[in-house]
Amino acid sequence: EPQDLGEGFRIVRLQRAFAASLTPSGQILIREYLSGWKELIKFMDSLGAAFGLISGETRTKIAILQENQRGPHGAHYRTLQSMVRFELARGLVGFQSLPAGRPPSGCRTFLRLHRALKWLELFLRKLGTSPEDADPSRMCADAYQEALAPYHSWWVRQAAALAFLAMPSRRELYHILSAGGGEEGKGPRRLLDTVRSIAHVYNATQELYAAHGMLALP
Ligand code: 1PW
Repeated sequence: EPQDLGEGFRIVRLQRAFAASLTPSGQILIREYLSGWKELIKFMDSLGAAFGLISGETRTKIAILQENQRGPHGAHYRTLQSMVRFELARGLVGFQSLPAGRPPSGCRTFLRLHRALKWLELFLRKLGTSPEDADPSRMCADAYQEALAPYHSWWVRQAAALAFLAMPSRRELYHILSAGGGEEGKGPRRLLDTVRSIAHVYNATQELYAAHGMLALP
């Protein structure tokens, strides 16, 4: 949203975007989902330069989906359900490796964000439920091991490990997570609300992808 440009990260915006991305009837709205990711990029950018690779890669994935939304078939890229239906019907999903030169499908691109969202869910849950003296860098690495490392190459895993070492202190993290005024002291509760919103949209996506055998798109 234009009015969000230049503003710092606010967890309440992250929570609202992911909450809004899942409709009462279970539709997943791609625009709202991506606006949650854009807010998350602001968070990553505030973690320092070491997270540049991670946020850059995320930007690339968002851009691919937005190009689809702005393209000639944009109407099909409004919800996850309609995107899946459209790409399945047109043979665009890419269940096997796509021929060189063919653009990555919306389904395989979204799947990358979907897997990464699990990382965020686990990390924020750990952050919101762990004891005072727990090390965020360790929690971030543990969440990564659990949710994302199995899908990444050795090189990407090394780069990710380096970024986690540069993770700010718990105090600083809570400061970032409670930015925006009126949030001080509400940190853990807001965190866990956010975790809940993320988990809902994650689970709905997971079900849809599982139903279509799309959890392992190359
Ligand atoms: C502080 C917590 C932040 C959690 C946000 C999670 C963002 C995850 C992005 C990880 C990116 C690592 C570097 C790139 C890896 C790509 O190879 C990989 N992309 C993702 C998003 O996992 C797979 O995409 P590809 O190579 O199959 O196009």
